[in-house]
Amino acid sequence: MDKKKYPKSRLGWLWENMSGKRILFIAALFGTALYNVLQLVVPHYSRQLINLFSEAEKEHLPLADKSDTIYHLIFLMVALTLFRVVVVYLDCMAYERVSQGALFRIRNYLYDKIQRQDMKFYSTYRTGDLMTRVTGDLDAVRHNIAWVIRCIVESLTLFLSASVYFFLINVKLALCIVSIAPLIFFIVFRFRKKVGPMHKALREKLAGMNTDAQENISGNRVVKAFAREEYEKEKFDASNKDYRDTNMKTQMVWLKFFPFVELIANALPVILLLVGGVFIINGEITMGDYTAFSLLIWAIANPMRMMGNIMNEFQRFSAASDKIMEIYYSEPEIVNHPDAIPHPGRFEGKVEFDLVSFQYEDGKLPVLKDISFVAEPGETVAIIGETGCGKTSLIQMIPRFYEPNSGKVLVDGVPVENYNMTDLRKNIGLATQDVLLYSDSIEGNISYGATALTAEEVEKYARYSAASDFIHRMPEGYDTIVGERGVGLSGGQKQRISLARALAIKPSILILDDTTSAVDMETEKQIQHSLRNLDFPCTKIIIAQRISTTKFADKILVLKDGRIIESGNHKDLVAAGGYYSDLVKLQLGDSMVSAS
Ligand code: DUT
Ligand code: MG
Repeated sequence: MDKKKYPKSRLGWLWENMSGKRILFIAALFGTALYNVLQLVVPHYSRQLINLFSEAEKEHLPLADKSDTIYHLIFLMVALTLFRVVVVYLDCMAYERVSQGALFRIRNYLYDKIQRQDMKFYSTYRTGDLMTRVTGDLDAVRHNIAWVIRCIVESLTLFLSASVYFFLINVKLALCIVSIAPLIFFIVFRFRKKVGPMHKALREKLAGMNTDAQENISGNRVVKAFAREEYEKEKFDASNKDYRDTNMKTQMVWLKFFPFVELIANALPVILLLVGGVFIINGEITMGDYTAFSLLIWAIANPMRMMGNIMNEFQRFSAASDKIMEIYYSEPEIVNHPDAIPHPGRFEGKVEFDLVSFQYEDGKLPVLKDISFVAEPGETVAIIGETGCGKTSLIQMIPRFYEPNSGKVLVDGVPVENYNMTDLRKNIGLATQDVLLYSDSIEGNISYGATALTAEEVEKYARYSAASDFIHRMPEGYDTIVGERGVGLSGGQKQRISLARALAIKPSILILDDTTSAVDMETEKQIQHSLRNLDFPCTKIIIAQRISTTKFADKILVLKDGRIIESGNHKDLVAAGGYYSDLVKLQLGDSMVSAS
């Protein structure tokens, strides 16, 4: 398995995220050690009591003479046992607090990290996989703090304190019992090597299954349209089955080692019975000593039994934490430059491309080649060109979603990478090609980028985007809740709300990516009219397929295979008789060309 280098080890990373609760965590670890050492109480006092009884019997003394000591011992036994219960209770609470605290911190940090990623991140990671990381994987991390680490301390303390106690009573008998331990370590070490990769595979399969489910649910309309429910069900069944089988296989690994561990753990009482019995007969140990051994033998056997389980859970934690740390320590490539210029106010709105070439990192061919043009403040620049020619890629460089491989994109004469990214983006109103609305009210969606908007302003921008009529016709008007991704609205209605959302921030630069493709001609005309009469200055960059949209632009860029092949206004381009004029003929008919 490839090992990625992170700034911290897994446990170091956990420690970092326990910030503020570290002292509590250390106290909790001490608490665990304490209540496990306190397991010696009952065997120890039982031993003393029995020794007392035997002595009294041997010396033929009445037990009543020793009643004070007996009561004293019993009182101590009860008091310490009660104290132990209190420690266990507080300890559980402490672990819960620490683990929930760390979980909260990591979850927030991850969400923040994911939010700040660039476009490349979102095209690399699938939603289902990311969701697995912030849910199941995080839970494995919490489980590690609240259970696994605690179990390790518990097992170690139990084993060590029982061993030390045994050695204090009788070295030979203690040696007979404890010398078995290395065998267990050997077995568990072998187990770890086998089960580690299984947990990694298990985790991948879970993420795959979640991704399938997520894609299927969000794409359910396509599934229904093609009547592929059966196929999707089978696909999910297959990955579900695969996940179950891998889970079974992982459990089976332990089953292979389990008989050996059980054999050894069960051999302990037998050894005690044999060797201890002989020692009692020889007078090497007292009856009380033997009782203490037999009351405590589980403290040696149980940690051995637990080791497999602990190792299993620790491997699960390792696989999960690797996945989380990958996101935790990932850095977006497009970030603010250290000497980025803050620009809190409005931009003039001049947009300039200077010999920009671009290729997607995973793409085979260059998408844009030597693109140069200028959009002066307040101008409207239309971009037209056949599908896949690079229009969307081009406009994505203005808000720095992607960066050119060569050349420069400038706003107000300054390269975009020199601005503080938030300042730059706050000045750009973007209506993307595939509209994404939030499951919120229409008003909430329109005022997404400008939260302080009044109801009148929301209405105004809806009017600008020719959306107010249909919104008014809805029973709850602006309070109508639209479903996830805008379910419940038509394509054209969604586009108009997304346009209103882009306008609502009063951008210095407005970018519309095919935003009126789904609205009828009449409505489009209205929208264009309002765009020409906005009550704030704004440079508009409009991607369009219709001549009716491009016609009024100050400048039209015709893009073909990533190059600008024609540029100029409508009249010039029609006169030039190139690609654009062919398009005009195609869309408006020959007769209209001269008239337009
Ligand atoms: N491309 C990629 N990776 C992406 C997006 C696009 O390789 O993440 C490729 C596909 C296409 C080229 O880049 O060959 C240009 O894509 P773009 O989306 O810029 O094309 P468009 O002009 O906006 O096409 P459409 O009119 O269909 O929106
Ligand atoms: Mg596009």
